[in-house]
Amino acid sequence: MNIDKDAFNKDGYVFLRSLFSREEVEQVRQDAKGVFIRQMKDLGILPSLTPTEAEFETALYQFFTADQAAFINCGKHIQHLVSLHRLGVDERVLELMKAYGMEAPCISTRPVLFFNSRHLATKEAYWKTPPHQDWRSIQGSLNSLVLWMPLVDIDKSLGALEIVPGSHLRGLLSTRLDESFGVVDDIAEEEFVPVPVSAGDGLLFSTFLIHRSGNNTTPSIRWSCHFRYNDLAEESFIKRRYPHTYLYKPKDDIITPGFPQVSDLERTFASKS
Ligand SMILES: O=C(O)CCC(=O)C(=O)O
Repeated sequence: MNIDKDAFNKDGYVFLRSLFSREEVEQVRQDAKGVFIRQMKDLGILPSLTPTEAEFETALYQFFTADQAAFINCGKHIQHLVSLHRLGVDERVLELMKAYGMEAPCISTRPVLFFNSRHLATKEAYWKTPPHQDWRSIQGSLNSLVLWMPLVDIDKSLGALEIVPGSHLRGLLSTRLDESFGVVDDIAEEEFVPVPVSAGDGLLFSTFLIHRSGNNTTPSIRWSCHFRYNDLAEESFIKRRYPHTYLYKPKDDIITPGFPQVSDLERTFASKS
């Protein structure tokens, strides 16, 4: 692994060619597709569990309009895929965190899996994030890091991530959260630099680096995953008593009234000879 800490300190990011193999990241995408596919098959939107990519995308747009609640549930479940979580704790990633200055890397927020398309979102922030700094939402260690990884090749037309090199040194410019993003106003258009990437590449950046989604002008889905880490050994984080901003809690209500019946459990736990 080629480590360039000077470039990182100056620019606030480093580009990592082929951090993972294409196959490794494609597995995550296939697992995510599988979540939607099972539901779409059950709902009769897809005739089989093995659609082509084009059939999958067409069906997904149909699913989004046909049953938005189920679609959102799938969107939530893909955030919990074992393959996704595995990427974030892979030895290569932990080595990277240490190489870029973390003494005791710790997961800051759960991984995020994006599948961006304007046709799969009810508002713009759900497919195109505004200029923001991640530190505003996590408020972790000063050296906290984001690892952003594409699961497909992403060029400018598919909405390559846009960053403002060196902006980590401007300090915390974000004063408010909008849809959980610590938005930053008044950055000139010409400051944003798109970063085209291939599946398996990584972009490692400071949580103070200003970035935003590019504009996906294609009919295709832009798949990416993002991981955030704090350093438990960083002095200011220790002194601030390890604040943690995220909430994670269950809904109060019973989602499926009358379910389960004892018979459902008897069937589930019946011995099969
Ligand atoms: O993938 C993107 O377009 C932006 C994601 C992002 O900025 C984030 O998750 O904080």
